[in-house]
Amino acid sequence: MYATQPGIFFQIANVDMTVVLVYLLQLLVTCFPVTYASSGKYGGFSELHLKDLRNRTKSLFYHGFNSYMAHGFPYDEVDPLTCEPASRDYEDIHNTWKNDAMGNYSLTLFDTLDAFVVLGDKQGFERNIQLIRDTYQNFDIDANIQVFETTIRVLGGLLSAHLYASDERRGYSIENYDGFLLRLAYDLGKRLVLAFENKSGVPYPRTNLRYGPLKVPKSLQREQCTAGITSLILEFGLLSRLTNDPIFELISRKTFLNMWSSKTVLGLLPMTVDARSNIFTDQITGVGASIDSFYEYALKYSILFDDEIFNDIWQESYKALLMHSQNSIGIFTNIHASNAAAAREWIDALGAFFPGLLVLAGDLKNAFDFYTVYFKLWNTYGAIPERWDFSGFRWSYANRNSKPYHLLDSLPGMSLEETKVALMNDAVLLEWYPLRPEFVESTYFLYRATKDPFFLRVGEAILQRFETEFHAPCGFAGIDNIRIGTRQARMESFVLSETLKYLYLLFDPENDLHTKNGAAIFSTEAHPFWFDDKLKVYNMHQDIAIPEITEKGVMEAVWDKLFAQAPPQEVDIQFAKLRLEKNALPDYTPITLTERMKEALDRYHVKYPSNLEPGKRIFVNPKVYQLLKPYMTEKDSNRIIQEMNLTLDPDYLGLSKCQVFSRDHTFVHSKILQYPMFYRVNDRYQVALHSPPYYRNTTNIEIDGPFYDLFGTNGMVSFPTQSTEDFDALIGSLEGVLDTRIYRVVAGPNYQPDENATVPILPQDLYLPALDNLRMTFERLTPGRIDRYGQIVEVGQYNCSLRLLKINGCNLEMDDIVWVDYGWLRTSNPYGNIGYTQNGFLTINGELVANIRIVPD
Ligand code: DMJ
Repeated sequence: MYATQPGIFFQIANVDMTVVLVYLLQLLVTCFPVTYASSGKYGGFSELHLKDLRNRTKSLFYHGFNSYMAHGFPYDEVDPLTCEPASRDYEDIHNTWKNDAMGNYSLTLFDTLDAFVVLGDKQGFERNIQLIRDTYQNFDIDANIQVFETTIRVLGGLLSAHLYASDERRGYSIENYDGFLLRLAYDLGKRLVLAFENKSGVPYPRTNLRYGPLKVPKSLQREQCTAGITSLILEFGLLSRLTNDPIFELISRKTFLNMWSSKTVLGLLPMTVDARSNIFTDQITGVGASIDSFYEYALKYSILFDDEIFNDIWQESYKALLMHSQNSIGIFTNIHASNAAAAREWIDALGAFFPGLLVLAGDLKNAFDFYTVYFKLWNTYGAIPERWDFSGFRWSYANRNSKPYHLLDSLPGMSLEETKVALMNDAVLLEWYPLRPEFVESTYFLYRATKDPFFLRVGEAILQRFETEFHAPCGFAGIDNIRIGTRQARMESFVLSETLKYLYLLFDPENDLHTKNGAAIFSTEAHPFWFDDKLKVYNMHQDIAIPEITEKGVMEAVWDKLFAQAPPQEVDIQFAKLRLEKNALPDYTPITLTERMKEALDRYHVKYPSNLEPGKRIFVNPKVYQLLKPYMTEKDSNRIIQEMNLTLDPDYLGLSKCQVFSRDHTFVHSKILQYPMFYRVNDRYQVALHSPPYYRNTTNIEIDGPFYDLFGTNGMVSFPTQSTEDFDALIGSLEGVLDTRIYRVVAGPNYQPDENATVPILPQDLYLPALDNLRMTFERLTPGRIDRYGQIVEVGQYNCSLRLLKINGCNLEMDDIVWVDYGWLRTSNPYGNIGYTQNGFLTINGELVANIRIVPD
């Protein structure tokens, strides 16, 4: 039973199509130069409309870039409000907000090189490359910069531009190109990689491009983060493979794997690290700032270089997030990495990239659920706050009021208006929006996967903000304080290199990047990367055996062969030392030892420490890993399941599969508008979703005029507000949940549905050989209340009082049943509180669970 959202949604949903058409025609004549018209080809928007959106985005890009070139270049940025060039803060070396990325190296130019390719502007691309050739021979610059920022923005920009300049298959190769962009990248890479010369084993967060990391004040070298340590592997990997110099990839990869090996028993990595001691400084983790690109690069490295170990890391780390961090709305919340306790109840602007990453991983459902939260933020603020507190409740409201919040409530002693402002102030924890790309990025990825016109409409709304509020005399100015709407006097390089690039790509279905021959992986700074054996390797390393050097001089000779310029000596000597000291180590992979694996180790005479017991987490080299792989999943089976021609798939979360968005509509409309969970965020977090006064008069994007009239043709549907209670429960130990065996039931080749089956197991159900080490969310089925799926709970045949909603990271669909093996129940029940009824229902603490059943063994 679906209920329609009350009020305006319901009325609009029932508008007669002829009225819509007349309305559209009127609009056509009055205000819109280009209006909506449906076309199946491009997810609903007409070609004309998309072209208009593209042109408008393009002209925004050129406005930003040309302003930079006219007023900013050769400095790093341009101040969008005053048109003054913007560069490092020379007076305050601790001003990392500026100095981390602005290295006095024309940052904006390097970061935007490949954007010209994306826009199809070959001339512009060549012109800027020539400008770089004329201006930069190396990065011999006395500037302390952050290694991560310079890697993703400058090194990444150079590598992508080099790929386009050199690879004839992509249509942007430059005649007589001699690889100078890669040489520049190599020069920069050699300076950046010195940050790894840190006894603690993690790279220094910052380095001096001319003198190396020791020239940076110690106070700036302490605080490191998981993303900063691990997210160099894509750029460094590509640099190594294109130059035939392995050191960059070896060191960054080894560091990544070491970092991963220090995860907690729950499979989670904390995100703040002391670079001096390589110790986590607190245990909080999440998916936003400080850890975001750890997840991103695990997955992207595995795709770019077809690396199974990194794919395993992605899957294991994501599985841990699904189990412990994802809440019932779909937010990946901040938690304690060691005990999974809920930590801070905020999400940040950087975390908005995560839905896009989930699309790349093939998990559309969780991608969209998380995306809706960021979408509501955009509706509310016309921006994404740097940090948004979704608990808002605790502060102004709950401190003064003990009853649950309702939209028209006002706080004691305050008017309704004052209440809204107070709640808004509480929710916006960090108040700036520097035009970050992450929300646009996820909008783009979701559109690519679904072709739902809703995402184009979101993009259009963002574009409109850029054309109006964000537009500045010399580029674009973000928001300094969302609460009052003041402007920020800065245009970071990612505005052009990422935000507008993703926006343009959203509107450009035919872009080369969307064709088979143009496929690429976007770096975390949106630089397109690809790698295959047809790419020319430039042999920067030139097969020169690493000289056994202890003194100055030998590397200089090597350097001379590569560069016409005199070598920046200090860097080079250190580089050689690094090469000697940090020689290659094999990749170690973490595994949890089982009895079967231990037996295998004995059988193959592999030596191991005497205190090694099953259940322990150990790190094994690739050889041992391969040897143990067949023993990693225990083989389970069940007679009844087999007899029904069903099989068991251990990948119950579907992490190795790609979800496909079904487009089963005959007339183009937005399916998203019919997704009943879309509106849950409004219900659940209404206390934290108040617009600032200056942004009150805007209409929510999804019901904004002509778009809704055309694409909401099937009406909006929403579940009514859930009034049952959810609670979390644990059977066994949290430490064990990562390794619990759970299976997805799958139809075998001879499967025939049997409606009269005595045990009604269906494909898609879950099967558990043992009921142990499970993290679960239950719903209490109180009669008369509205349940998770919008239905009124009735007193049923069996009078079940609980329903399982989530088990070890897996959200159950309404009809899914979890089957538990009777053999286990019969022989073991270590906690004594689990039972079953004659009808085959499971009971926990005497309460009947509606969707956990017993399957005979
Ligand atoms: C970008 O430089 C990159 O996307 C990075 O990974 C994190 N954030 C900024 C933009 O917000």
